[in-house]
Amino acid sequence: MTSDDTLREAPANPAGRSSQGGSHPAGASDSYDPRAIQDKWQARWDELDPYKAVEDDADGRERRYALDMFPYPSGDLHMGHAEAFAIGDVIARYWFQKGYNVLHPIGWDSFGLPAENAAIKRNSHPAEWTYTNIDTQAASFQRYAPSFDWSRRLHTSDPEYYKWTQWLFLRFYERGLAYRKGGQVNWCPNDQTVLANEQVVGGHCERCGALVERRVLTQWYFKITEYADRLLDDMAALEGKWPDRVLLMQRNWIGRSTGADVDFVIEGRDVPVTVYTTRPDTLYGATFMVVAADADLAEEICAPEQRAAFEAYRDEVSRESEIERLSTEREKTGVFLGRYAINPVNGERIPVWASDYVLADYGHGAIMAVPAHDQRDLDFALKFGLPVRVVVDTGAADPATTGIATPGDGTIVNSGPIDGLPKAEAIARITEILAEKGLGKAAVNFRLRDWLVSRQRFWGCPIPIIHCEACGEVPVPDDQLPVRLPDDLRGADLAPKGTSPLAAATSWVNVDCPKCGGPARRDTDTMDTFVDSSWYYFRYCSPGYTDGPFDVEQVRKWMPVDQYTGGVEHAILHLLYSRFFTKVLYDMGMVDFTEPFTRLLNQGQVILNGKAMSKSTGNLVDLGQQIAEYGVDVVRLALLFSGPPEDDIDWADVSPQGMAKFLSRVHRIATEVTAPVGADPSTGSAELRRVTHHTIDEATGLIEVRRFNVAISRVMELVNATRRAIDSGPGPADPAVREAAETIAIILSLFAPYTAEESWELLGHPAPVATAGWPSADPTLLVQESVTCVVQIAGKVRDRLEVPPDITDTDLEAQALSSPKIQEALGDRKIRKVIVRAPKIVNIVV
Ligand code: ANZ
Ligand code: ZN
Repeated sequence: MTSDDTLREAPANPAGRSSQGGSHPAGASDSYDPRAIQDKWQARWDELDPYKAVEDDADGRERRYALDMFPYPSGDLHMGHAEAFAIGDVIARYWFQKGYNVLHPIGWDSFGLPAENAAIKRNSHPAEWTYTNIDTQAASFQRYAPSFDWSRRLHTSDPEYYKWTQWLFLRFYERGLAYRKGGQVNWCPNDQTVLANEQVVGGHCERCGALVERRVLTQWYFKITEYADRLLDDMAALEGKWPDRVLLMQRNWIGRSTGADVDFVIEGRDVPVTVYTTRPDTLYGATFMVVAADADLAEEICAPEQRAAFEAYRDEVSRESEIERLSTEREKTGVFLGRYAINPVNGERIPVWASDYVLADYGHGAIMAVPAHDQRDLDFALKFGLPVRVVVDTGAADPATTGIATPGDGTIVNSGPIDGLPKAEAIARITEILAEKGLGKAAVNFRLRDWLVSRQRFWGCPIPIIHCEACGEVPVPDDQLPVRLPDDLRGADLAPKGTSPLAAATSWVNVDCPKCGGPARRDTDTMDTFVDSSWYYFRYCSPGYTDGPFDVEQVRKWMPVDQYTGGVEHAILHLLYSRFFTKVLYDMGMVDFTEPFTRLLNQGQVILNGKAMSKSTGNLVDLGQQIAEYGVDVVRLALLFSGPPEDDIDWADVSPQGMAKFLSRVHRIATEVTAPVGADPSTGSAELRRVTHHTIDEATGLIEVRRFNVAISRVMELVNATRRAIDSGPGPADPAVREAAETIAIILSLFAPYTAEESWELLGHPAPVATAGWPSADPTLLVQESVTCVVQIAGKVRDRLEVPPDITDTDLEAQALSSPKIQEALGDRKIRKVIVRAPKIVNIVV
């Protein structure tokens, strides 16, 4: 697809081109040739390098930080990148035009599995695939021309970067926020690695789709749960600035639940068992207890005669995923443990069962079952013939007969001291009673789990810990960082074996213990790549910094990020982890804010014919091909014009041809303007000036609220008005036409930078248009200049007057009566009365 006619721009210039061409600067062409314009300006911009963020305080401009979610280097850029980066670029370019000192960096999230899988397939090193792809993407970016400060480019797989990822790990470790524990983990049998809970979608590996298994393994975790409250509470500051659905997803993921811990004595066991309940008001309705089948407690308290049945059941459960276990659709399963608990408030003896619907790692791994008011408990009770007792009268029919539990509000019954209370009061009262008697207390639980960060794969940041038989876990001393990946492993060496491929690099693994000097081994796991991406935006503030992960002073000046743009697929993981990192850095005294991203924008998806684009189904639009066919500006403009940035874009509905036509009209106007640079617009057409300034005013407001599509349509209207002014109005020599053309170039520089730059040059200005300065609307041109007033004599319209909208009745009457047409129509008839309704009507009664 590189034949020459596909490269030609769509519409050739219509006939009737202006004859001003000869006077234009050398290199600027009269005909609109997007490819030539692109090549020309890409080279010039490389020289001009206009998007550098300035660190020096002598630069007094206010700072702004525009951040795009950095790409993963899988192949070339695609339509999704094109959209996201076009949106982020509008914001950055707007800030450049507004005169801010803008930080708009780019880098690559360059560790990760695909590189490793490619290396295995090609018998090469993951770095080869990774850096080749980065080069390809960087070249495509250069052509796509986002306003990046290229000097800040970083790659998370560079030792200069991951040295600091390791440094941060060690600081987390010192604070007790990085720790190792054994336990059940998610295991992807295909990728041969553990997965974070967040990477398991519907029981399947988020990456390869394989059914995830549970394994017991010792792994590294970050203690994000210690920050659960703050992660939740600090969201208040993001309200209205982050998309609501992202905040909701984060809230649900953190999942704060409030209730009470209640202690139940188990017959024959000294220590009571604590259960967590959100409904302590239903305590009198607890008719049995359920322990998670895979909890140690179940194993411990199981009576001898039930042991065989229990063990068989437990083995069955160990093969189930958490999703399956929590499903309300599945028939309930379980075994009686042969033991009884005593309800602390009424002394009742209730049987203890084991089941899979109770999770071992939530609350205390055991529950009091209240079948009348909890559907899961009711299903279980009905299946195993356990009693159902109503303790909240909700007005609904008896759950035991309907099979429908009644979880709603109502009046407490059959519950001694709390009888007659409504639900909320009963919860408060029974919690007080339990606390007084030392039988329980108010409690909070979170759905959030600690973040499992170790991976048994090669292409990631090595965990900077050494295991010594004598000393145990020993952190690699800071002055020995980075722990570099060994470079002698490649191809088949990297094939998944269930343990990290790093273990095979014996000369790398075997080291002296930094503490005792004895023989020791490096930790062979690498970190989840989400660790790398949790702090890259700090590094951008001082990318070459060698005394720490970032220069604290620079971060203080640039951050928090003013606008973050990226996909909603990162609504939970990346954003939650980044928020967590920021809070830890705050606690370390390294940053003075607790939220990294002040504003967040999630762009929609680019789809085709109503379906997600996909290589395997061939439902695909190739970005490179679109650019080859129409040019960068058309692709950008088409993406931005198709709707609000949050909406999905169906490329089948987009008209690149229409955009190309529009841009050639813009270009043509610039070739036709003959008013000299600096001509005073106030001497030009007031009508066109009003359109120009209305456009400035409205486009500014629309860009502020991210309605780029509407802003573009305002520019289109201005282009039409300018065209009319040239063709059938005051003509190309009118200074107002120049003003309009310059306004078009500047506003358009946000959306179609190449055409804007070429127009700017045609208009006689030096590049770059990107920092020409945002125009401001003249308020006097925004007021509606005149309205039409009808003047009637004896009910017949005799004249129409153009008058100021705020004209007084007296002035209007005088103006109407002095109108020659009215005087003529009046003749010598006598005026009896003049009725004035300023500014619209004057009625003369004769
Ligand atoms: C008695 C009760 C009565 C409950 C009632 C609910 C309704 P959230 O909101 O998710 O925190 N529960 C406690 N620990 C559990 C575990 N490890 N696995 C599964 N379920 C567990 O839910 C808390 C409720 O879920 C608790 O309140 C408990 O059941 C159950 F009418 O206790 B409830
Ligand atoms: Zn040692």
